[in-house]
Amino acid sequence: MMNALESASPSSERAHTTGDFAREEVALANRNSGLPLEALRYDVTPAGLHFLLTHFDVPFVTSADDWRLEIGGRVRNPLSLSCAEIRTLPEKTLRVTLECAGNGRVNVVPRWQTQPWEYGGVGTAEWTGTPLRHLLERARPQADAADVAFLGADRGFDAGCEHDYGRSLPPALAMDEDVLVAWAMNGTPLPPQNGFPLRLVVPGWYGMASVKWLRRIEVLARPFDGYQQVGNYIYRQKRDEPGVPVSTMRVKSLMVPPGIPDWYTRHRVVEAGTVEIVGRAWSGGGVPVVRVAVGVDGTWNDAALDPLQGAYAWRGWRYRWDALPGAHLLECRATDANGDTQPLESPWDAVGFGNNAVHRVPMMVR
Ligand SMILES: Nc1nc2c(c(=O)[nH]1)N[C@H]1C(S)=C(S)[C@@H](COP(=O)(O)O)O[C@H]1N2
Ligand SMILES: [Mo]
Repeated sequence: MMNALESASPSSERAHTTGDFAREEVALANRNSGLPLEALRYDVTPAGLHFLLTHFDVPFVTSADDWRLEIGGRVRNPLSLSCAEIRTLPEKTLRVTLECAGNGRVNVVPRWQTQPWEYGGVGTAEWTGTPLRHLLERARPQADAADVAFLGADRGFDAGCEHDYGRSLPPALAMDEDVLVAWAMNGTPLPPQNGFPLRLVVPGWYGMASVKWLRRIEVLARPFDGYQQVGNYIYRQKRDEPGVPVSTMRVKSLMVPPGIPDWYTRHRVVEAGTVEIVGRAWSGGGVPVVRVAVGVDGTWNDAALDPLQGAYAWRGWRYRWDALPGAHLLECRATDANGDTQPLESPWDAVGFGNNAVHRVPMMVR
């Protein structure tokens, strides 16, 4: 099996590169769509405009009726629950911005060949489900519980390693009231591509923690060692160092590119005069954004902030730009309540994780 896989895919021999995108990168970009930046205008992203990141295949699930969520491992009371049983538990709806940890990686040069996100790997949805803790309390983890693993129904290879997509959370975080086992997105059943019929939602964390098509929860007496936990989603300067696990989202902002685009280059043109620039800013771990600055040709001024939308959703901002004819560079830069600010240049990471550099939009004003 490994030989067939290796001949079909360069996945274990990929290298850093610059310049043209490989056919495999373009194919991944077509499968895993990004948020069109004009859709930053919505407080809650309409489901079809929410970004997608699916490592393997979208499981074919046509009805929630036969789905079971198994909870096992180091628990006193193993459970096998239907979606209907889960829906009898206390329900909670949270507005949550999810961003893929790889969002922005095309600006990390040289780039690692994988899903080539530019800016769009982010979206905000209203997720309805039951706090995970209600399930864990019924399963009753044993005293030696050290980690809680979440396994999806999708399976495939990465770097020659075959696995179900899976991630884990430390038990204390798994018991947080805001970690949801969700069955609805924006008030309707989850779309297939976003995890139908059940997914985990871990607010404040990069998207990889929010396991879609959730089928099994395994309480472990040792740290989970699945590929997506220990082989991927690690900040590393070099591919072969231990590194630091990716967890909560870094502070970031994006703007709706003003004016109108050219179809192929996406270069933008706007009429001279007052232009209202709008965008969104967010951070991770429930930390609010407290400032957004807008740069025009290197001169920075504060944007006005919209009210917060709860602890986990992006915050709107707006800025009135007195646009003078000619070429100009627009930038936006957010700061959160911890005092963390977006860097001016893309931070290096071997596979481009956590790139929260300022967003730059070159403009032509006529
Ligand atoms: N089962 C499963 N869950 C998954 C993934 C996956 O490939 N399989 N991708 C993860 C990643 S990397 C991200 S960024 C989010 C994306 O969620 P979305 O596609 O609903 O936007 O799902 C996460 N959950
Ligand atoms: Mo992701």
